[in-house]
Amino acid sequence: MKEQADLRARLEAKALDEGFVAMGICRPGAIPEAAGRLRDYLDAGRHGDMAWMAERVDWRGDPAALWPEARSVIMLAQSYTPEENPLPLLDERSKGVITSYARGRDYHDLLKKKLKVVGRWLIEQAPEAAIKVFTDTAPVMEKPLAQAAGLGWQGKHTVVISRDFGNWVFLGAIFTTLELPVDAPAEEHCGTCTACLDVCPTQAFPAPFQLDARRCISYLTIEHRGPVDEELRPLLGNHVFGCDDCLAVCPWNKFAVQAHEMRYHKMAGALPLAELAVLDDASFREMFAGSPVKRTGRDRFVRNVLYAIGNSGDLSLRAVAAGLVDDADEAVADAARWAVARLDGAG
Ligand code: B12
Ligand code: SF4
Ligand code: SF4
Repeated sequence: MKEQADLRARLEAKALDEGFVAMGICRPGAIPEAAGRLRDYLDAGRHGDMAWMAERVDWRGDPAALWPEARSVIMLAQSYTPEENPLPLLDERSKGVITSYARGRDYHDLLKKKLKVVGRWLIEQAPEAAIKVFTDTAPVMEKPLAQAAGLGWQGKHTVVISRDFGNWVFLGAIFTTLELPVDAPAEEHCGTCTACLDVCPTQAFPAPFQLDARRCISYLTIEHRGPVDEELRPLLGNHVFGCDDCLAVCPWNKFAVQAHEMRYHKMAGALPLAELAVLDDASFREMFAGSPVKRTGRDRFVRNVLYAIGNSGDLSLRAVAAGLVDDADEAVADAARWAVARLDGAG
């Protein structure tokens, strides 16, 4: 017992040394309510066309089923606190805003590498242990696990916040067959605050603690293929990749710690729409090499840029939009026609 407590303390020291801001541990069975909530979310269609969320749903809802031999889930948080408040960028209407997490190297790569370093260290200390490392893309519900492991609570915006580090953190998980001492689950501290619900440009929260991804700008600009509903386009403003609005207003960010990993902040937060609209496949790939933005591909990204041009009120951007009305990609051509009409006052 004392040995496991000692190992836990040394593991935490190692994780902090590798740049994580917090670590917590829970049992794989610690989130019994998650499966039902996931089922309700999927039944209501709130995942939109992220069909992968409805696959392997038994594993996603129940970490104990994902890997029955696992005895502990080690949850880790890594900070990407932006250097400046991202909200003023939304007033720079002739520029397109890239969400804070996507302004540098792809976090999937960086986080996974760090998780593997910590995982390998654990195996060196306890060679009888087996581990599996997960971040983001695996069928694991990281937010409820992080709450169960005491890292922080899921706020009304559904993202995990801590009183010590705010909400600008990525989450990662190491499952292990070792039975390590667990932490107490985190308690919720949103109280009467509704700042995140009120700021959301698309009213994507049907109720506190619940998100309808189909209305979330992060989903619409990153995940959703094809044209965006016309009713939602004006609400996208100048967001061209993701959205930070609900995170940026959370009062608990006054405790946000500085990002240790500066490779998350290589690019300016807002880029001229005129330059982004003319990207072809090759220049798009070159501009966003190694960044999460590359994930959308040129067509979806330029589609977003054209919605932002339509919302800009900047008539000097009309010509660039007009140049794309016959684009080979139908969603791009449709967005270009919409942007021109809106700038002409007809949209
Ligand atoms: C799918 C997904 C998305 C989708 C859907 C988001 C969502 N809320 O479901 C979209 C594309 C919209 C998205 C957006 C973003 N995402 Co995302 N996303 C995921 C992913 C892959 C799965 C999330 C999931 O399981 N959703 C399913 C539903 C059921 O979960 P949920 O909303 O959390 O639902 C819970 C609540 O509704 C709750 N609930 C229901 N009723 C009640 C009542 C009470 C009282 C309570 C307490 C709870 C509660 O129960 C549900 C289950 O716990 C995770 C990675 C992972 N593997 O976990 C990253 C993840 C959640 N995303 C992350 C980030 C950073 C973002 C963005 C900030 C990115 C951006 N800037 O554009 C935005 C934030 C938008 C927002 N407000 O959520 C981080 C969050 C880190 C953190 N600190 O929590 C994660 C964990 C990735 C990572 N590895 O770091 N994301
Ligand atoms: S990320 Fe933006 S659109 Fe999505 S819920 Fe938060 S404020 Fe709303
Ligand atoms: S803004 Fe307020 S309600 Fe929203 S998550 Fe932060 S504390 Fe909770």
